[in-house]
Amino acid sequence: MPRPYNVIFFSYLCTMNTTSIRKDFPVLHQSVNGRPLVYLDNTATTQKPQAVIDRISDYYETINSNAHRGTHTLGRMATEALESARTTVQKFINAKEQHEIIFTKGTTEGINLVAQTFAQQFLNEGDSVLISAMEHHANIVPWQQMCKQKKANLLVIPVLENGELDLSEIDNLLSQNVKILAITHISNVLGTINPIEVLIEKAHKKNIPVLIDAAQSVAHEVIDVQKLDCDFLAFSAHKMYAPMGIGVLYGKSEWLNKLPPYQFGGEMILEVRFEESTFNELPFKFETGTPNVDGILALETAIQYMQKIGLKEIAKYENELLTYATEKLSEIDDIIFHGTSKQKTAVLSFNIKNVHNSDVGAILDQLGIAVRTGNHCAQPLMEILGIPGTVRASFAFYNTKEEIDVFIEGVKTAKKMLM
Ligand code: C6P
Repeated sequence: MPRPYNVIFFSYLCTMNTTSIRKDFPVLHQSVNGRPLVYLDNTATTQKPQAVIDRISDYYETINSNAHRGTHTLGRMATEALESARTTVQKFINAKEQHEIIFTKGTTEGINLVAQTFAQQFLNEGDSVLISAMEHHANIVPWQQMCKQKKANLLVIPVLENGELDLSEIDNLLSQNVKILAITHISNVLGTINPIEVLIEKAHKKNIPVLIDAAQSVAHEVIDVQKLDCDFLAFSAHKMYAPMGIGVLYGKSEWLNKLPPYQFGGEMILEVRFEESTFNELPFKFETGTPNVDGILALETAIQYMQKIGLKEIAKYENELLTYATEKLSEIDDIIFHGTSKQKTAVLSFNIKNVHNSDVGAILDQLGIAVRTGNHCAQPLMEILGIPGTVRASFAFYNTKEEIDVFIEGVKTAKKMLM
């Protein structure tokens, strides 16, 4: 039967030219344990296109110098390239000011920066910090430790069985002397896309600032920090096709200016005397020591690479992969899904009934299929779900339906061997 016009149109829009795209990712073209690699661990880290790899070697082959220090030609070129990359990041998330972009090591460092400086300045005994039950440890432990130090309370928005936030008590929670709401945009375990716009609006009505953990959203959703109106937003470059060891903290100028410095040393100062020091302006106040120039430039190239494909096209295609994989996995008996929210990104967490997640992962690995197993750095969530961990397959725009077929056959093999 001929397909209706709108279906053809939809599938045309969503179809990614993976044959051409995959050529850009050298790591994908290898065998693992004698089988072609099927890389489905993109939530942990994404693979890097040749353009990103080339940007790093190009930097070291041409302008390697310490940025914002030497006034010689190469030093100036490195500084200009770094600041141009900062502008690219600014535009990518639509920040109002270039100096609202702080380069960090990654999401974890960005959240620690805010937690420690915010607590020092604004958190007192009896105050509260509000997080959710689906947070990664990186958005739990920094706040928990600050709450301990300041004798403040850590409050938690619960999670429903389908992996969505339980917002039935949100007004009540926000009324409990909350000084900051720190919440993930997308869960790395459940794939749930949280209604952060609603939460930000509710928090702001009570003058509560909001930090968004965008580690899992920045490569899959269009992020517009001005539209969201979030006060802080942290992400890691390595989850968006760029290298490890570099990340971004966005903060509204008015908030960043109110916070004390995070670390002390070179570049973050204006004047140093043995008795006293004064501190630099944004963004340098929070960028202590020699910056990761090659990482920053490679991040710029990764952003340009994603923009060339189109963030909306990426989201559509990954959603198509998620729908396909979910349908195929549902056809296998004894699969328990974790995270079935209506608003979901391309993360598929599951268990096979009465089988340990790591056993499934080990068999898949033998078949050349890379998935992550375990608690995914979300132990409190695992406790709520009453499980030790999950098998997690997560997709990127270079994955194909054929790879999902291989993965599904792998799960069937694992089930046969383990049940
Ligand atoms: N999640 C995962 O396999 P870093 O390590 O700083 O780049 O990112 C930490 C982090 C923070 N928040 C969320 C929602 C995350 O998913 C992660 C990293 C990886 O799920 C590695 S544990």
